[in-house]
Amino acid sequence: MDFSLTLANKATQPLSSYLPSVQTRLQALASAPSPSNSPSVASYVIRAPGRVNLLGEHVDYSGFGVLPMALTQYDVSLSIRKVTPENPSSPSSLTISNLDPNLFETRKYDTSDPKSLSVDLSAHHWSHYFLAGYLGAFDSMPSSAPPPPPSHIEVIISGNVPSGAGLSSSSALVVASTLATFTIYGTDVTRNDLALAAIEGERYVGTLSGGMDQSASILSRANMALNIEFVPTLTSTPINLPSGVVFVICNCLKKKEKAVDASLYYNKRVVECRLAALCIAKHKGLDGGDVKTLRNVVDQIVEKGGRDMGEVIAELSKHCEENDSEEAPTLEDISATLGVPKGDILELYFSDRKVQCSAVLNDSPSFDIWKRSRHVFDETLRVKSVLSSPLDDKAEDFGILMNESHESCRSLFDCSCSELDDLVAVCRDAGAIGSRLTGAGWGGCTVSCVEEGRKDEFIREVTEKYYEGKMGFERGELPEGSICVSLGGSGASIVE
Ligand code: NG1
Ligand code: MG
Repeated sequence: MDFSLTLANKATQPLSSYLPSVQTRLQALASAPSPSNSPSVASYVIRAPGRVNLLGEHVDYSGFGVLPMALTQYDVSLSIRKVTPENPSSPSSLTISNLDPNLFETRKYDTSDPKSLSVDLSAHHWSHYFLAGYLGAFDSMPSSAPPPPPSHIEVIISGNVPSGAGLSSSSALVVASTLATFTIYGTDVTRNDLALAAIEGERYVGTLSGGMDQSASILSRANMALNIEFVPTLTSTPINLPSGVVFVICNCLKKKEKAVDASLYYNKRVVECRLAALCIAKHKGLDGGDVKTLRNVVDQIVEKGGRDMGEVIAELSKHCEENDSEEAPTLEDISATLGVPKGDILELYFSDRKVQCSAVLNDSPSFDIWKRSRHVFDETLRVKSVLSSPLDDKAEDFGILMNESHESCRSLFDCSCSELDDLVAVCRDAGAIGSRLTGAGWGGCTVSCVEEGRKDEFIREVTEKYYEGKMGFERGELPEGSICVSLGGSGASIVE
């Protein structure tokens, strides 16, 4: 399969290939009038799916592989068009609206110099996610390319990925925007390079994201899970799903927006994992100068001793367990371990991410580095065990790994919450072969592996016990998108 997105070779998808509900939204976007009443029609309609992660949680930013799949029914889609303004000398502009104008207000940006656009992190606005993709695309366009012609671009967005639910609504928007920008400027790009541009782009909104979500939204193949690896370069391999089962996604309905309070949750974990890598490197007498991730530590040990990677990871997990006997270290403790003044840590080890990391370093009373890194190592071994033998008739084994993953997210990574724990318990009671939180956690969704023939019964029982029983909803009145069954969907596309 040609997996580049060249417009010339029509790497597009016919409208009929999408689910009927998705088709309706795509058609609405295609026929939506220009926000400035320009007579132009939409040049392109683009769709980027949300994703569910099946295994490998909070390991991407430590450099380890993950196992998500794109969703067939949840996406962020958009239409993009070039318009001719009434006043031809008006500065180039980018207008971002939502298909439902009551949902989000329209924003217009001056794009005379696209490189001078920036995202104001102190004033969070939904259009920033579009800007992030737009900037990511520009950053990765070859510098030899001619500057884009002055133009007026209008974008209309429509998404149905539940936000703050761990299904990557933000990345789906960033991916749609990155692809739209390349497309409208006629710049050719492969799917891999598109993913790299979207990953870099999303950093403009201030999270220290790892790369799983953008890659899953772009590189996934229909009816498959996707193993994404980030080291030494971004690669993706479709993996067969276990046969005879479906994956059911249930929203615990506690919202967790990752960009809000990032320094207490997501970004804190990113910092903890890097501090863990530095401390382990020190303990093991490695060259700390080259260490940014736990993966760097593993790679150095593997290289030095010609060792097996799985063996090294298992050994490091043990090392973390042994060190985890005392209270979580403070920044003072860590600076003593590293032999570096506390005040130098930011500059020395976080210079690539100062803005986001300084708040975490300054405001956190302690850093649970041993628990966090033990989770990352154990979770990585779980992903590796799936990759070492085909999943086809191993739903039971996969279910066990999913359950272990949830337990590790809960107790070691501390990224669950009581709602997610309750829901996971209800899902298992209702017959799930395995059930776990998915995505960043602290709220959002669970994913459960369920025998295909028991799917309806499972949904009925979860509805009764969790949504009606625990959450108090009336029969038939669940919020939209509380439960969905997803097959693996294909990656972002330009609608034909
Ligand atoms: P969500 O669930 O979209 O907040 C986040 C990160 C991923 C990954 C997971 C945890 C972004 C865009 N996404 O996902 O890279 O680290 O958490 O496995 O930051
Ligand atoms: Mg997200």
